[in-house]
Amino acid sequence: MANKDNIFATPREHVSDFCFDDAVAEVFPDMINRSVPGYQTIIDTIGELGQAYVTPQSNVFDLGCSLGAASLSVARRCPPDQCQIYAIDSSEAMVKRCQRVVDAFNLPNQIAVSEGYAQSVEIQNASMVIMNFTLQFIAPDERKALLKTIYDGLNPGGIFVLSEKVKHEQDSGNHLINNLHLNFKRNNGYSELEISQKRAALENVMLIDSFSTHESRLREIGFSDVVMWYKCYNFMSLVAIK
Ligand code: GEK
Repeated sequence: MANKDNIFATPREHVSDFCFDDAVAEVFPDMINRSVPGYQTIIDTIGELGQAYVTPQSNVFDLGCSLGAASLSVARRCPPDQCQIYAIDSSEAMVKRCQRVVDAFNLPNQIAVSEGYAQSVEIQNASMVIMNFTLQFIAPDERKALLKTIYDGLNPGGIFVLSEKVKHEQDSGNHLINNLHLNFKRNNGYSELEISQKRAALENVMLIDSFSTHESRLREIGFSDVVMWYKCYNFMSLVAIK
């Protein structure tokens, strides 16, 4: 069973910025499943998209892979030896654990795990690039250049899967979806203290855009279509097709 996330359960005098350290990596599966509605559906669908769009002898990049859930889903769903998967994360704690997870399975497609920043990855011969809840942690002024690198490294017909927490453009609707998400966390056993301390920790670290900002930026870069295939409360996942 996954270790339980109680990182923010005790009162803190000062809540410092959230970081993906050992403590977070240790409880990550529990944290993400109790915080992101539909996380497992998104992971399963990423595998299904891989099966449909990954082409023979191409590369797949999973930027901000954490423990490798999206990479594993693609590796398992694609025909054997179809692709080379690169799983990259900037957190040493995540990468160490991700490597252990990958080593534990005899996978039909290879996953190369490495520590690094998404912004520095050389993307080439890619039929699929995944950013599953990672772009929101990257500085807003670095996002467009990174997305352009992804676009340039994708083969024609290749896909970019982007999952993000999003804000609604109008305050009334934003309030509504935030409250639904708050209740989702309460229903998953998080206390008011845990919710408010985590919110404070993420305030300067996770900067979210609206869906229309994501869509127009991706279209400006050159993607021929942008499809939001999943939305629940303030979480969405889209596919941008080159
Ligand atoms: C999943 N995708 O389970 N470059 C690379 N990694 C980064 C960067 C960066 N610049 N900034 C943050 N990260 C995963 C879940 S979690 C989402 C992704 C969440 C990494 C960071 O270390 C963390 O592992 C991941 O992005 C975000 O499908 O916790 O909400």
